[in-house]
Amino acid sequence: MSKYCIGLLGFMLFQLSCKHVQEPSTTRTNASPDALPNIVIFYVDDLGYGDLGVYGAQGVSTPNVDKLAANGVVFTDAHSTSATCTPSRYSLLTGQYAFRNNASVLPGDAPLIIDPGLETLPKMLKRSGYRTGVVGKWHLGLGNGDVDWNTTIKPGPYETGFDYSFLIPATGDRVPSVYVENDRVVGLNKREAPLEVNYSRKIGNLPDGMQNPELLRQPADPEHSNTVVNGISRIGFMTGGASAYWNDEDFADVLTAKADTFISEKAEQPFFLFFSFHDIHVPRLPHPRFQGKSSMGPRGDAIVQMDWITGKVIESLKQKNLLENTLIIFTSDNGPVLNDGYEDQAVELLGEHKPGGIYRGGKYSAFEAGTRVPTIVYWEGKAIPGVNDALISQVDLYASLANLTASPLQKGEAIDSKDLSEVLLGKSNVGRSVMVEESFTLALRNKNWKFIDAMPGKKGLPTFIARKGIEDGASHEMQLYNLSLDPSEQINIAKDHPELVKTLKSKLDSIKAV
Ligand code: NG6
Ligand code: CA
Repeated sequence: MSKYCIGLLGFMLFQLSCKHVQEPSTTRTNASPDALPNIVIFYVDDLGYGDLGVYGAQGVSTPNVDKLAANGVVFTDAHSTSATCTPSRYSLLTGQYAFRNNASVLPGDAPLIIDPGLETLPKMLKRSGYRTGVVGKWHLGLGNGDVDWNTTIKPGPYETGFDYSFLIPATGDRVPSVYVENDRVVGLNKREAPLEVNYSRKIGNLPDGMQNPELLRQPADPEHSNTVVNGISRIGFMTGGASAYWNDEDFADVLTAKADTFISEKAEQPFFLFFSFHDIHVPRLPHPRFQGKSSMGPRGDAIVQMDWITGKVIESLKQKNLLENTLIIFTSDNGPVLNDGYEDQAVELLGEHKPGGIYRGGKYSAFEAGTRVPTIVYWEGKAIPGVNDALISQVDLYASLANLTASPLQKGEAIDSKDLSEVLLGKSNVGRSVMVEESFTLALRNKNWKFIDAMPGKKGLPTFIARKGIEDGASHEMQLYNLSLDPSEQINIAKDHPELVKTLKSKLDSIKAV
């Protein structure tokens, strides 16, 4: 039993048994096609390692996710591929590290960054007969550039392999503040008020946060001070389309209803649902029934809302007798952040809560809390409940799910993805020995060594990083940490281990060169 396992147990709200796990078997699972499980990926936005009850949260409780954890595999060293959203999502869906496509946080009018010719996780599952759907935040771009929001919006999720989509197109803090269902803006009256979006200059007459701060429910930084919708200023400008604007407080109910409908259709076919939360990203505006339900203000209340949504979707599965054959993966796209553009008291009301647990950094950071995220796998009768300290990456979900659904991978497909299906099911704790972590720089995990590549001049860092005191973890010097002795990455020992640094740097370079 590892010390992470013991440490985690110490934090738990309830007893989980830390089961002994065996070495991985070399045989493939080879599920028979008629027993294919439904698959739900719950993908939370900006949820940190320490943000759930089961991972030691203070000031907020998450009973629904904790229940899933009590009956599932709880990972202590599982990672999103990147410390920000777009690259993590790119990797999850393509099985490739996002640096191969220079993927970084996208504006709301960016073109689709997944080449429609590329194989993807949903396309792979479709090859095995799955019906596929995505509900929630997309943030992978739409269209080919210069998207016209008043007509069919293509390419998008459909070309990426999703039969059904209901989207927040980019993020809650970016325009357009409208839902897109399949390839159309929902509720748009394009004749009366065509919708236009611009990320370089103000268009139309809607108020903006800079000129009309008195309209704002949450004061915002300059980057988030463009068009005001629902009393919240956003990134980017928008005009027209008023009949289609979302109400942020309704996200929980709207998205769970869409998930429920998707789950209900075509019982004869297995489904894959990518449920992509808006919570707990900014702007944090949970429904009034969740307001004040934590001691941490809107950020904590958004965690409560996220937990409710998770419970609600699981309840839908249960009611339809689908839960027993549904593989559930619950995780987050990157680590935690407090002030990410809006004054919502996330810093002031934090109390004893540690969003990144014992880990250093958070969203945007090369340190561990940037990518080490809560991860739970549940599959009744198939996944063995317990705590698992294997090193795994979300890029591995592709090959692992391919194995679990007996879908052979084609040549060149999901090149960075490793089949860790035995680990996911809690049957092995032997994960990766080597894994890339992306942030403004690249880092390499080799077992418990952590190498962070130098970033000369910190070129490319956005100005808000320094302004908000966000710990990016990048340095003009190479960094090396021994996570066995120093899990919080306090002491850079690169100078004491020049040979190891050289080896890890060349390992990273060779992965980059693939
Ligand atoms: C940043 C935004 C931040 C958030 C992030 C994307 C500024 C100052 N900050 O650029 O608020 O939107 O992008 O978050 O503009 S993510 O979770 O989708 O990666
Ligand atoms: Ca995110």
